[in-house]
Amino acid sequence: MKIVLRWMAASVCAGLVLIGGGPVPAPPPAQAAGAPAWMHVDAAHKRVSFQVIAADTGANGTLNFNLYANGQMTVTVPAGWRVHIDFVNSGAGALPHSLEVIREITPVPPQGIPPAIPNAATRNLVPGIPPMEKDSVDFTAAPAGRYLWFCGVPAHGIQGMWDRFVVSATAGAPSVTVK
Ligand SMILES: [Cu+2]
Repeated sequence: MKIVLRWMAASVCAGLVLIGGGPVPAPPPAQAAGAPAWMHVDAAHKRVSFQVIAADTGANGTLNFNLYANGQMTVTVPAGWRVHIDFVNSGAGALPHSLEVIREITPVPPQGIPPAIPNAATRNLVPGIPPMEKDSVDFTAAPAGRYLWFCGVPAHGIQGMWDRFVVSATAGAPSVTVK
């Protein structure tokens, strides 16, 4: 929502500047406001799928999900929706990685723990999935609460390989925000 509001404010400013003539630039596509290309929403069936790349470029020393680490990204899903994650380890950094949903806790645990939502974890949670390998995860987003996407490989979480995952009792649709 923060991104949406910022975009609206920018549009209003652009409109004022252009009063008196000239084409008003087209607004950015809706994708820019909370729906990255790696998220696909099936609202009719209350399903959302995410393509998650572990070690997406060298961000945070390769310890990131889709570029983000240290809670920079918040993924929100309405409670009760089905979640599918296609997970791939890009191989950047030549390290294994995993992904699981844990409760939001500080500090994060030293390595993987049982997931807070049943089935919300890739295989090889602690040893990790080797470079260039994939896994997929399916679970139901419940109960509502604040969670993390967390890499269970020892010390990766402590070094920032986590982002925020919110299961919302009030959100009408999935969204992704980045700060
Ligand atoms: Cu990792």
